[in-house]
Amino acid sequence: MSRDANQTTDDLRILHALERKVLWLASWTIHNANHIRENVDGLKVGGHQASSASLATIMTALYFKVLRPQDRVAVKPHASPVYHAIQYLLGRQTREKLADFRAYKGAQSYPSRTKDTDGVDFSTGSVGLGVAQTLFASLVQDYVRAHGWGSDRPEGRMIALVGDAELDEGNIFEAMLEGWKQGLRNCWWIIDYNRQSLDAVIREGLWARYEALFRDFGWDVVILKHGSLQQEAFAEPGGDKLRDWIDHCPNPLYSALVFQGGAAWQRRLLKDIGGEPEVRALLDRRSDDELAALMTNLGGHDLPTLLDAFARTTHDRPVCFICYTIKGYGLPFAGHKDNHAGLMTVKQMETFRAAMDVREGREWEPFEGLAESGEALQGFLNAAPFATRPAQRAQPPRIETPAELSVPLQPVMSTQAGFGSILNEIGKQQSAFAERLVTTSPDVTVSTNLGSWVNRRGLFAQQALADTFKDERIPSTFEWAFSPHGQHIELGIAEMNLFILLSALGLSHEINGERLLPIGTLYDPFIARGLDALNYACYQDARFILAATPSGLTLAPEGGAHQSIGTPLIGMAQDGLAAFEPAFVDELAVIMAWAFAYIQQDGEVPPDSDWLRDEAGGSVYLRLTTRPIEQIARTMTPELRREIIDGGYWLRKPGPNCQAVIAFSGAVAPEAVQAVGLIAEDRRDVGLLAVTSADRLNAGWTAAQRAREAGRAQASCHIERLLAPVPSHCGIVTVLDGHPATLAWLGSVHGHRVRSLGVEHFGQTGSIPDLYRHYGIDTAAIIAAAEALTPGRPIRHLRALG
Ligand SMILES: Cc1ncc(C[n+]2csc(CCOP(=O)(O)OP(=O)(O)O)c2C)c(N)n1
Ligand SMILES: [Mg+2]
Repeated sequence: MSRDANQTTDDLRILHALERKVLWLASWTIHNANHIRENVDGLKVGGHQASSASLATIMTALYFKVLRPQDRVAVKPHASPVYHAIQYLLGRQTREKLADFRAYKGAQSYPSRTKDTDGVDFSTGSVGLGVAQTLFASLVQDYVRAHGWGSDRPEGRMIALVGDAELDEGNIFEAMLEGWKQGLRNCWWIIDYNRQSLDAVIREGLWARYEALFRDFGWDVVILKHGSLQQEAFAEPGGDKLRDWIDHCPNPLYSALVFQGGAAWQRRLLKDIGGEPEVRALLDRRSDDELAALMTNLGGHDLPTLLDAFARTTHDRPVCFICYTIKGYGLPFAGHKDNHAGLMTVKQMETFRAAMDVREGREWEPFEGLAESGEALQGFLNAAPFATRPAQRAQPPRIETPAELSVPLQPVMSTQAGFGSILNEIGKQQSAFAERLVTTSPDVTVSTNLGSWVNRRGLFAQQALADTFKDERIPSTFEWAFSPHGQHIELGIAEMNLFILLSALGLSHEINGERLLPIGTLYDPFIARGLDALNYACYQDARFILAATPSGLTLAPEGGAHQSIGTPLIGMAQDGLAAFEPAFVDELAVIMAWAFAYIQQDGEVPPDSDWLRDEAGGSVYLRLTTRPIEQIARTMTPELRREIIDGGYWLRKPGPNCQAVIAFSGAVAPEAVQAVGLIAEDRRDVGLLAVTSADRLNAGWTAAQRAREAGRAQASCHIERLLAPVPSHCGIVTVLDGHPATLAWLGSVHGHRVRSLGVEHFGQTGSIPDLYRHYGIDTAAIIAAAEALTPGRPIRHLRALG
């Protein structure tokens, strides 16, 4: 044998041993969490031993041999124990965290970038999202390199380990179409084709649909159906009949036979094809156990087949590997259709332990029960290409951002126009800040006012593409030319794609070691369309700015169906996302300047922090509108700037005998201002509170209360300080073009009575005044609410307005 062949045989022997160990450790981790920890703290969890086992071979091949340090992987959620076991063997996961799997601060049930400590590249959990994340991560890698950054580092492959039922998620196909448009490269999707979902065995012949689909989108498809044992058996006399039988066996029957084992295989194969003497002889040459090993030797459980397929893929085109596997491979419930949450019983685990040669008390020993020497195994692990990846993620320096953003103010303008104008001004600059900014939009670039920015900075594409209208000298407001230097990524209309792309752009500093400042735009109501992906991006701690515009009823003339009501509440509730709804453009400029710094923060939050965790940073959501309103001519003081960021300020300070306060957010500013003017004629010392961020006001209040409860008596927050001078008999009317609950809590801060105005129903078309009247957020409604809430004579202007 040549030296290379010897080496391959040695490697294979060791990899087989590691595959066995990975299967043991993953199964033991889950068993330990259920049967051992359970007695301690009642932590009863799902099994998922079967789902993990399905990927044990593929992940062994990848992590110990195939992956290079620059490759990044999204691991199917239920393969988490396999992932952690592998990192444990590589010395990147602790035994304590494995023993605490799924427990407080232990290894996470689904791989988590933020909560796990063993280098998870992409979180997974909500199926389909991690898969698409790898595609967009690959596009972002290309974006970064096309802009001349990071070219000293080798290109990585973005790899997803995908459950076959996961492929039912539509967002995966939306992503594939976008990938085709954008010239996707360096992306591998490895499908764990175990033909089982959570509930049952999946539909027959899906692989053929996948194959056609992937090829249509420009992917290579590699099907790994039969392992090397099967290939050898097919070469024996009668082997072709066996292959034919396997190829035509329905999925449920195959699964059932896998579960039943060797004797059942013998019976069934003898009955179906044993009449042929050659087949009979082929079967007779094998014991029941050997036959079971042969029949479960599918491509996805066969190291030589996997290694060969991965090694052959040296090009950079996207590849889909369809790997036939068995859910629960190597475990007693392999193939059973109900095995999804299956968990080995204590007795089954004892049998499994004996089969794995693991002695009691030595369950966590890395090399226990393996025939290879510890030295050889450790040497192999140390030499794995992946093992040279630094344990720490890249932390590129922050990009310096301006303390103030200039914006030419018009006397009357909308926050959306202001947003476009601010970006246009940035677009004129030659600075690292302007260069690192990247915008993206799902076919609403022009209608969300990114047009002038795009005119200045161009659209991004790997290959330059001129603007035909310009070349033909047809006048047009917008230049639509693509180049590798462009700074806007135009997406098709798929909001899921927008959020997953933002997730990828917003992790570039850690994935590519190159920081980007991403801004995405969409119509506010369509946040709901991509909400799970937005949540996913935040969960991964991706950093971006989201400009959602138009919003609320202000979109009404275009169609009642487009009105957003609940988004302010989403903004408050979404972890990792600071939500703002400015009314005036100078406020927006302040918020955006702050946001560019905030999305780069990653500091520790001091333990005694009673405020907003600003040190830790996060993403930012701007709820904007197309409604032009009168701007305020004023000087932006440092104090006002601070208050705008903290969430609110007095536009008109309440006097000492204040009877009514109007608190408003966003587009309803003109109604609130007018109402206060009119109410002031019949009520004393009326106050007008501009709320720029209900989210941050509320978060500060919650934090302050918690801090006081923890004994820090001096803790206070912005809204407490703002409302402190308001007499207790005073009523507060809150109003916004969104759900009234957004501001309804203001009364609880100091116990004021509150009437919350907002929008609870939607669907009416009309002008903004029509709709504000219809839904009760116009001036008259504000005055009526103030009148009902406060003692005194009727407010005279109420009738005049009607
Ligand atoms: C968006 C979403 N819906 C539902 C679930 C619940 N769920 C978890 S795994 C699973 C089935 C996965 O099947 P498959 O992808 O084939 O993986 P396998 O269990 O076969 O390994 C489901 C429905 C989820 N995690 N995410
Ligand atoms: Mg499956």
